[in-house]
Amino acid sequence: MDYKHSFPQNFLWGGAVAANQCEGAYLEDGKDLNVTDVSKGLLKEPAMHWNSEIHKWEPKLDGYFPSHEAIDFYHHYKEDLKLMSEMGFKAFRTSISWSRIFPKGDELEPNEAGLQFYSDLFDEMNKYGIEPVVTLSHYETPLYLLTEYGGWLNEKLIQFWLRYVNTVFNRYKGKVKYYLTFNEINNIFKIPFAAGGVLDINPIHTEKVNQDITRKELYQAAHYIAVANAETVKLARKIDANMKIGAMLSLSSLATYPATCAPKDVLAAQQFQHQQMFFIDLFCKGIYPGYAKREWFENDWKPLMKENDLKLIRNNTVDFIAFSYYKSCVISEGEIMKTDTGGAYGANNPYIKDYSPEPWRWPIDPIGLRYLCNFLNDHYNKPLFIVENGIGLDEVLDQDNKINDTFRQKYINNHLIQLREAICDGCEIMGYLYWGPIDIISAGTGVMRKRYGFIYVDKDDAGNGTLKRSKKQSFAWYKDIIQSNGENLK
Ligand code: BGP
Repeated sequence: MDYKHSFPQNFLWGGAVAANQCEGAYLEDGKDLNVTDVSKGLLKEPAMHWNSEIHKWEPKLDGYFPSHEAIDFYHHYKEDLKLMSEMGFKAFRTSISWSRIFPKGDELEPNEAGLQFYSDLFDEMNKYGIEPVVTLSHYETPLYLLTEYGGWLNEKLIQFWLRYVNTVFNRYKGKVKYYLTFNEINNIFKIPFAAGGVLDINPIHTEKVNQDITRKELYQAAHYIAVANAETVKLARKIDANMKIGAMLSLSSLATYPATCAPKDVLAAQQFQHQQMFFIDLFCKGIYPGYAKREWFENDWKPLMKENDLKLIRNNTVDFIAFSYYKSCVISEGEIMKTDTGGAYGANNPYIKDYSPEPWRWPIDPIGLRYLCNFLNDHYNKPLFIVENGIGLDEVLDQDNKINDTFRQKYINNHLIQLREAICDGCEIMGYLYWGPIDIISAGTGVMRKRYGFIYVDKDDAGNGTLKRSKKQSFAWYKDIIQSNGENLK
């Protein structure tokens, strides 16, 4: 009998970060700007202005950009990985910042200093037996590819991407087994500049980037991204049969509940789920789903595709589904859903009593994680990897220089219990990577104050601080959970 009632022995316990939120050193060793380097938080308009003389978008780097130094992981990674290893991490997710390897994005030769940095970083992880889980693009498309080419609206991006991926796959062969292609790629429809790496280079309105971008154009970019994703899978199989490629999606909003059992509300929830499933259908089933084709038909357009594209996409699907889950949401018919980095939000859910503290106030719904895993298992039958789940709290050291973060422990504990239930339900779960095991810059708000870590970093929103690392109370707690392979959950 192969019924599983607990976390598997090879379960990948660990944590996840992204280069742009922790590394800092934003122009060091040959790196050029990427899309998040011009952001003081992804939910704000990027710092770009239209230069009408040369008819181009340009970065406008006035004032303080928290991510430019971040927690200086670039120079502190050895110290940080030592702490991760002390907690017993089996895996650690970070991203390669594309613009460290190809600073502008369209060069023919890579930047050796950038390649060496990640080589050293992965060696350091492997030294501790920590499996690197590497995101190839975590909101980090080189800015030049957007200002010069329009980013993923341009088919040329496929070739630039493949040069980058080919370089990385060959260089880190044997060091890295797990790669994720595009972080939360379904967010292209919500935050196209950062998540999709697209820019309107012939705008009519120039007050904001991408004001004139249409859904048709976003679907076109999505198609090029789908081709790039399939080519990536194909390349990985050719270079090293041991490599595993995952799709990475923001799936909080797949845990969408209808506000009532009125059929129209139930249908609204299902249609909203379809929006989240589009890229999973593309990357995992290798098909364009009917609900997307219907939208194209009703609007009398569809993305341009080359003859062999559909075959390529169908024959090169990903090995596993990696996703972030922070919260669930509720929808009723006609509801306009809003969004932030944690997922969508619509109507209030009267059954959810717990929220993360102000000012973020994200609903806490561990059962949503079990629901989501089962949903994905039922629809896609692929291994699942939770590569983001966590809670941001505004924390300060107490008089004894300690942080008692029992709220965080309870949050993780309750999500892991539901994850174990999902395993009992028959879902194949590869691992759980807590988001932000060390305090980093928050993606959505750009602040340091929204702290996720088991490790506190002395740095404030104005950029002051010694960067000293200290363990919060959850450090020992998570270590114990990992050591007991989840047996010590309450
Ligand atoms: C996801 C991103 C992460 C991360 C997380 C938490 O959308 O992939 O980069 O930061 O959200 O969001 P925030 O940092 O805004 O709290």
